[in-house]
Amino acid sequence: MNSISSILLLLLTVFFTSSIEARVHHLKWDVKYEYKSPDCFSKLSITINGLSPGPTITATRGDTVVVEVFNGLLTENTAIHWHGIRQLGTPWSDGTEGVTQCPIQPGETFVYRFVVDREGTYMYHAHYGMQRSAGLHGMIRVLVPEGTREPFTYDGERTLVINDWWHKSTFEQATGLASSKFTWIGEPQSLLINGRGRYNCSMAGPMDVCNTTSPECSPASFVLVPGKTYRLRIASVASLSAFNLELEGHNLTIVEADGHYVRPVVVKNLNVYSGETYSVIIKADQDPSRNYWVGLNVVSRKPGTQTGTAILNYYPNHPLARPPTAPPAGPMWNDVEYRFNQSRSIVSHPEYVEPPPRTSDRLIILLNTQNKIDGYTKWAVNNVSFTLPLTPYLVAIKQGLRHVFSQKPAPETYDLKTYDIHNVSHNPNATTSNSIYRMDFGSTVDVVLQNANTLNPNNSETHPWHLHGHDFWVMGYGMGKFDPEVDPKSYNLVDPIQKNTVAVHPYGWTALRFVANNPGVWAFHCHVEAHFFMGMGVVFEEGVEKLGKLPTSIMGCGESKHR
Ligand SMILES: *[C@@H]1O[C@H](CO)[C@@H](O)[C@H](O)[C@H]1NC(C)=O
Ligand SMILES: *[C@@H]1O[C@H](CO)[C@@H](O)[C@H](O)[C@H]1NC(C)=O
Ligand SMILES: *[C@@H]1O[C@H](CO)[C@@H](O)[C@H](O)[C@H]1NC(C)=O
Ligand SMILES: *[C@@H]1O[C@H](CO)[C@@H](O)[C@H](O)[C@H]1NC(C)=O
Ligand SMILES: *[C@@H]1O[C@H](CO)[C@@H](O)[C@H](O)[C@H]1NC(C)=O
Ligand SMILES: *[C@@H]1O[C@H](CO)[C@@H](O)[C@H](O)[C@H]1NC(C)=O
Ligand SMILES: *[C@@H]1O[C@H](CO)[C@@H](O)[C@H](O)[C@H]1NC(C)=O
Ligand SMILES: *[C@@H]1O[C@H](CO)[C@@H](O)[C@H](O)[C@H]1NC(C)=O
Ligand SMILES: [Cu+2]
Repeated sequence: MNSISSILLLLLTVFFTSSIEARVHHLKWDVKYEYKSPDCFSKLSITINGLSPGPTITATRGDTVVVEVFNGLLTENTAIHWHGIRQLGTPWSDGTEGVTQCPIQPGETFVYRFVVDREGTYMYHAHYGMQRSAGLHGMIRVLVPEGTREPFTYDGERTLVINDWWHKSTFEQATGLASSKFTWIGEPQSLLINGRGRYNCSMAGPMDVCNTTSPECSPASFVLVPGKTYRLRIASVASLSAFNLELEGHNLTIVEADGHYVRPVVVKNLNVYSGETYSVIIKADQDPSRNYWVGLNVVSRKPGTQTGTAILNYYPNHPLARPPTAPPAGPMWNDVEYRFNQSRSIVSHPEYVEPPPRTSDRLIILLNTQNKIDGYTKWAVNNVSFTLPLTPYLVAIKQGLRHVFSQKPAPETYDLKTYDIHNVSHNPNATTSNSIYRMDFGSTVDVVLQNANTLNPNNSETHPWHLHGHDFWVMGYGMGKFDPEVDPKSYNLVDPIQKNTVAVHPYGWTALRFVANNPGVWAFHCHVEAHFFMGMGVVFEEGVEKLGKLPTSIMGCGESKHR
């Protein structure tokens, strides 16, 4: 290339990267099974272009992302959900099999196209069966346009995708959960940070391949330059576990949650529930002559898994030099109050408050229970265990196919007066249904998630609920039974954080508010993969009549016709 054309190219590059015009990112993904040893134990994992976690998507606010997904799984369908992206105007790209699209069959290619309309940290993952926990997941970073101020500054950025990992296939897991002789998936074999963890190979069976010197399971290492400040973007794609993340000797300042700026909170360690994302700021201000641990611990369930570790490396120490200390053990796993308090401390950054509507048009109370149906163990919401229809709701509603799912309205509440949330239910029998909640377009909806005892005495679990297509305001958290006469009086109407995923703590309640103004059909479900698989979810519909013609690519299954 001569010098004139290189100058031209340079000018063009400068022009395009500095112009505020939105860009289109074209990605081509090949999804397939491969043997991987993320924790030294060799196992089939789902990869994207050879990677698990898949490639990080980086785009700038306002850009369009186009992902061409080729399903190379040979014997399995798939679908990919863009978690936290609201899909304004593109509800058919939400990637929720059975809700917004038919599954992508083996050998088929499906094209997702959507705008990343707001900056922040998000994730993507499979939304078909239990494939997320087989490794089909990754991070999405949406940057602010150049020159845009954020309410914090930093010198560098690092990403952490955190996950729990099983050696059994998701087929074995799903079959155990769906059998009348119920088999629980159990605690994970290891915890992974950026797809790297460690299993104790001396516990592996004689037929297993487990190699502690495999380079695939050398720990993740985060290189820090002494004196500098870093933004860590954190996404939990966990299948089951609630996590606590601690960086030995370093406080974390929480500055972003699910794509919204947080009034900065300094914590020693951060609780992260499956489906949540955070940004925290850390300062590399400790003794630079050594490295430090990143410790990932299970909370809320009695841990049965070794602490997941990575290394915080102070340049120029060796990136893998082992810290001289023991990895952080985190807070007590059953200290519910600690986690409850931290949840409550997260509110909107004062300069970025978008106040919620002061009142709502509808209150839906969703009681979360573990149940029995014909001898099978399920999770249910107001006594209804959710099942997906064969025809995706979006197509069914748009095409007026009323017979393909239950038209009976899903229940608005439970028996508030008599149901004892603190004890095992006297009658755990529930029913299955694919009924949904239909919202008036533009209305304000309050949803209260009410937790309860499971089928085991003295046990209530943490459920991280994720809403597709919207952010909701977190109006309040409480312990015990929500009282609709009293508790709304203590809602935060001033500066509630907006999120897409929120925890309901053991025996507690969490109140949300959102505006039903995004035409489409949207899943709202527990992000614990096994819980959603066992029926812990609901579906909201609003404004489908406002949508134009649906793309035929989402059709072809059940009674959805290519027309
Ligand atoms: C690995 O497992 C073996 C056998 O159970 C045990 O003796 C050993 O202490 C374990 N090692 C670690 C590092 O936990
Ligand atoms: C373990 O992995 C290392 C590094 O890849 C390799 O050199 C070694 O042969 C492997 N050991 C076994 C038993 O496969
Ligand atoms: C972390 O924060 C606590 C409480 O604010 C403070 O006492 C401690 O000195 C801080 N530690 C570091 C390493 O900054
Ligand atoms: C939680 O917050 C309450 C009220 O501020 C406080 O009294 C309590 O000590 C905190 N508990 C824990 C475990 O942090
Ligand atoms: C629950 O349903 C089972 C049948 O699946 C039935 O045998 C049992 O009596 C029911 N329990 C109650 C309390 O109604
Ligand atoms: C649970 O039930 C037992 C007996 O049925 C009762 O004694 C106890 O008070 C109940 N617990 C709560 C918290 O209501
Ligand atoms: C669920 O339905 C059963 C009757 O089938 C009833 O006894 C029970 O109280 C209901 N539970 C809830 C939470 O409404
Ligand atoms: C219930 O479990 C909690 C810990 O989760 C424990 O502190 C408490 O003692 C238990 N209560 C009973 C009655 O077993
Ligand atoms: Cu759950």
